[in-house]
Amino acid sequence: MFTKNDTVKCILHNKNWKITEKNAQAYAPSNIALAKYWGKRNAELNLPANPSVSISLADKGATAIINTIPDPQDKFIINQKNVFGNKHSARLTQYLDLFRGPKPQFYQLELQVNIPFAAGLASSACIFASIILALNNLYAWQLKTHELSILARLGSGSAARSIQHGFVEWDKGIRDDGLDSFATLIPIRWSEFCVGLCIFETKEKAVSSREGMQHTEATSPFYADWVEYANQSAGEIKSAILQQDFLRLGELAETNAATMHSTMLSANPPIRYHTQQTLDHIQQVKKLRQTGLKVFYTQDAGPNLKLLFLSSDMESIKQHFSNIEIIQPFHAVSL
Ligand code: 2P0
Repeated sequence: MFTKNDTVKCILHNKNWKITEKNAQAYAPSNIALAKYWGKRNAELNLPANPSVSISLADKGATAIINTIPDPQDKFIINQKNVFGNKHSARLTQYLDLFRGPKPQFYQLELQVNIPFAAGLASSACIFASIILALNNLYAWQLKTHELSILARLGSGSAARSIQHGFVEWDKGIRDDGLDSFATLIPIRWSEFCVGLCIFETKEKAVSSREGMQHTEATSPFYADWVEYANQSAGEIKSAILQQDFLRLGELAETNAATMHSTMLSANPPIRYHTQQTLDHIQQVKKLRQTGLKVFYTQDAGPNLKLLFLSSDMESIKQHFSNIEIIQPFHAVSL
């Protein structure tokens, strides 16, 4: 059985641990999956049971600022608050344990995150991606994009996709050591493509994605069907992106999300991330579509919805969803 430490050793075996920057920092965008990851072929290494496809959220994400410190333990500051002795700090410590080097080295890690935590907005994705990018800068490792993606995956599966901007696909890989499971860029720039964040709840979710996946794998009679479907769906979604076929992409992404949530609902006991507000918003999206507006939704491990539409419909979308936050993934970044 391969461990996270084995992965780190493989990738960093010829790198040194000399600090080249006093105050290394890096930014990583969050990402929204259009073809979802829900289930693992290896829980230790966060190796997914199926490939997934996402869109990165440009300037919505996390900045990590990392320093080495002489103290015998790490120090965490998240959005200006010291964080210690809770599950967030424990998870960050566990991740940094992989990167202590021979000394061993402890860190002060400051995270500036501009999306709500744990409300199904992939905060773990941008956090772990930003940390590995910052460590790469701190030690001037000059890792390749796929190596960064593999190391980000050890923190959180979806972080593998947050190393890059734009449309990204994360291959499930087939190797036991996971060295073939990383994310790559889908080579397309679709400047009209928009994502709208419909955030009506910012509370932390009751069931983490990690627990939810495990529970679904262990108890849903439809889990194997989901994996088979998800493998095929990711390929179809990628091809709709490459063809810039918005209607097909929207339909496929919506069905993918609904199928993932149906699979969770079939777990025992069921996992239910939607609230009445989620259902009301879904209803509204479907009604608007009947009137001719080209809008689709996707939903992650939380009640909030993400809307998919093209920039030509931005004004109508703003009228119908007053609190929406609109992201144009290809506008803020040069790809
Ligand atoms: C996704 N989600 O593809 C799916 C859809 C949530 C619903 O990836 O256990 O936080 O750290 O690998 O990455 C959230 O799962 O789980 C997620 P771990 P992660 O975006």
